[in-house]
Amino acid sequence: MAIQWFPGHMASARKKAAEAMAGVDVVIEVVDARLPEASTNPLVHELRKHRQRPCLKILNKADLADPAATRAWLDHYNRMDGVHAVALSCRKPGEAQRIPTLCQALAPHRDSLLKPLRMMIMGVPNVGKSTLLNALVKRRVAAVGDEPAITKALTTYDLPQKRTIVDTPGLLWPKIEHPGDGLMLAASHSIGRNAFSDIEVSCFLGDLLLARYAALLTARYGFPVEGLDAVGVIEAVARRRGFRLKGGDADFDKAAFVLLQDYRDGVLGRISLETPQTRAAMLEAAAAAVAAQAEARRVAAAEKAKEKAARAEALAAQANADAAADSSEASDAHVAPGFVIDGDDQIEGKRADDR
Ligand SMILES: Nc1nc2c(ncn2[C@@H]2O[C@H](COP(=O)(O)OP(=O)(O)OP(=O)(O)O)[C@@H](O)[C@H]2O)c(=O)[nH]1
Ligand SMILES: [Mg+2]
Repeated sequence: MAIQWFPGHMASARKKAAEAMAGVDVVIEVVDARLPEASTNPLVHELRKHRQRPCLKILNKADLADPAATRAWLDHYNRMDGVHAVALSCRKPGEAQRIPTLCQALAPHRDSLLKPLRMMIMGVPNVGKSTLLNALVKRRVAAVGDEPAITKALTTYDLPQKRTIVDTPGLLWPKIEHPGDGLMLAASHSIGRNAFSDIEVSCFLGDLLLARYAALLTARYGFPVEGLDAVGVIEAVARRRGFRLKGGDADFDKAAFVLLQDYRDGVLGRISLETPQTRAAMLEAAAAAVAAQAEARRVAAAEKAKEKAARAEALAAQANADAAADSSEASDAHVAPGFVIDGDDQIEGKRADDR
């Protein structure tokens, strides 16, 4: 089943962000550079479009992402109309300082003390929104931490030149359409831990790493990965690290969590969970699956209609046969008294007539 997480504080944050949008000139949408599309929230687009606000898209945590994939994503986004995308690492002091200038270029009319620039940071949980805010304010005014939903309320902060910036709680959306997106978000710690199983997400991550970053697994844990699947990788991590249960079996849960945490901390190396090519292939496969389901539904409905028609035809034929039988019985019944000489009645009758 697809992973979903839309706790109550997000529903109210969505409402408040929609209200705040009226007093904002530019939306800074922070996504995770390792999964830029899976961490793009359709609600942000919806709220922004409603007020026609421009968007600066920030692929944050670029220090953790595969540089080739990040370059491909920037090309992909910057070819789109009305989107300006940059990659950065908010952990590196100074990298964020160009953000207000980039936002200013998107709202050139808001460039004076009378009409100062107003920005709002939005994005899914744990992508580094508050870290970016702190870098811009140059003080640790907002709490940050490596878990989802650290920020719980919208807060406005002042910047030089009377500019303002709003930090918002991480927002997801009520239904994550593609199961892979939920798994990528969970692997990257953007989803509350009660909403998914570490083992399922770790197996997803293990398969992805085997397919695209197998050498990083060997480099980190020191075992060859040939012939292994995700479960084999997690078991091998447990063996290598000596994670054992009381009876001596491998502690699979612990090893699954360690694999996840190593990815989250970036100690496996620079990894991107999706590229524009893998995304396009995933969307194509999803569209083909939807089309196949629709076709299966159509065939099943046609089959059902055919069965219904056949049943109706059989019933009609039966009714005709019954009617025919009834009418022949009825005509037999008419004829019988006159013509069937059945024993004494007729003879009796004759006798009576004769009499
Ligand atoms: N490696 C790396 N870590 C980052 C970067 N930016 C933020 N982080 C870390 O990511 C974690 C989440 O950062 P926050 O700023 O709290 O994220 P947020 O988007 O405000 O999260 P919520 O308020 O929960 O929605 C923290 O541990 C940060 O130190 C970055 O560019 N690179
Ligand atoms: Mg925050």
